[in-house]
Amino acid sequence: MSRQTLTAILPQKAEAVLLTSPHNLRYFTGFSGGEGVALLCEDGGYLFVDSRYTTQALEETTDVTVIEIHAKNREEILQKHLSPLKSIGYEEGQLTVGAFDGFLKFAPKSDWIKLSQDLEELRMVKTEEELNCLRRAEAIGAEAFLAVLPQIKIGVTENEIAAEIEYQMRKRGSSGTSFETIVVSGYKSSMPHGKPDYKKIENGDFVTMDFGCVYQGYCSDMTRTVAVGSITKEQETIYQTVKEAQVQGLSTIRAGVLGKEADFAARKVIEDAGYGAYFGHSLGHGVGLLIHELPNLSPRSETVLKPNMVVTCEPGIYIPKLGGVRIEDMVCVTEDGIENLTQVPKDLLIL
Ligand SMILES: [Mn+2]
Repeated sequence: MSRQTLTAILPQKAEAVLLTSPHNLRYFTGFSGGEGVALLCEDGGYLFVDSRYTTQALEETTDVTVIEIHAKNREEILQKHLSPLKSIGYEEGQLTVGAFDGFLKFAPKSDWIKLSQDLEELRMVKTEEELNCLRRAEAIGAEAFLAVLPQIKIGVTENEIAAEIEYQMRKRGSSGTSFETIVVSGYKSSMPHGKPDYKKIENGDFVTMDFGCVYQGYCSDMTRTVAVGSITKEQETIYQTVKEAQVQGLSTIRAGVLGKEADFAARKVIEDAGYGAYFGHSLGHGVGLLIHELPNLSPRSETVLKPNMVVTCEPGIYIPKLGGVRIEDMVCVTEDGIENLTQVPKDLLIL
């Protein structure tokens, strides 16, 4: 991945920007080692890494100077490069207070400027190279889900299903999960982010599976809910309502639409069906190097969607004690609609 440009914020907002988070290091320098300090200015900059990463950093970066640091020279090197700067942008959303203090001492008189939001905005519109990673990541999740479906039956535990999903993703090229796999069944499916445990699948359960993998640094995200055994008329109504809301949300997403407009379109379906009180979260979020990034599809989001933004569309209805349903696709925004990266059927599946 070649280095993405920082010229939208440098040098107007700061003379240089200090990066330490793995995703921003990767995005703005190409270095995927996860641990290092980058100090970037308009026309290049430095990447400080320890000896574990020197070879990798030299291989992966092109327009930054890689400097190896170790315990003895670290302070001296950071002092030398940070102290002359008048203003330094930093990731206030990523650094701990302790880590920030550790950098601040090298340039106590400089202006330290919070740039987390700006950096995240720069990552919103994906390049074709990034889109290919996201497409493949989502395809891995879809293939894994289809492979695991036959194993979902009465008596199997949530833990077993979660383990199978992760195993199937790993076998297909995933380097890990993009978040903790959610498999919740029966009454537990009313917890949108519940954790899988030893609960066994029972007759009449909804089973909600929300999971994702990481492929070449990029995250995937999808949710499907299936039913097991015989379900009630109300469960069927809940499922069809969520599905209709999800389809409405998807059909609203396109370039030029505000995040909140997509949220509204889906939410209206659920409200009109009388379940508005049971859909508490936002419709969706951006996905990229992080599982949750901009733009948000929330009731308050004023972000104008642009081509090549990648977002999720994931309405749900969650009724305490009874259960819940969520259906989530990950899509790429296009000029006149979407490219749906989640090629998995969403009709009610009763196993
Ligand atoms: Mn999601």
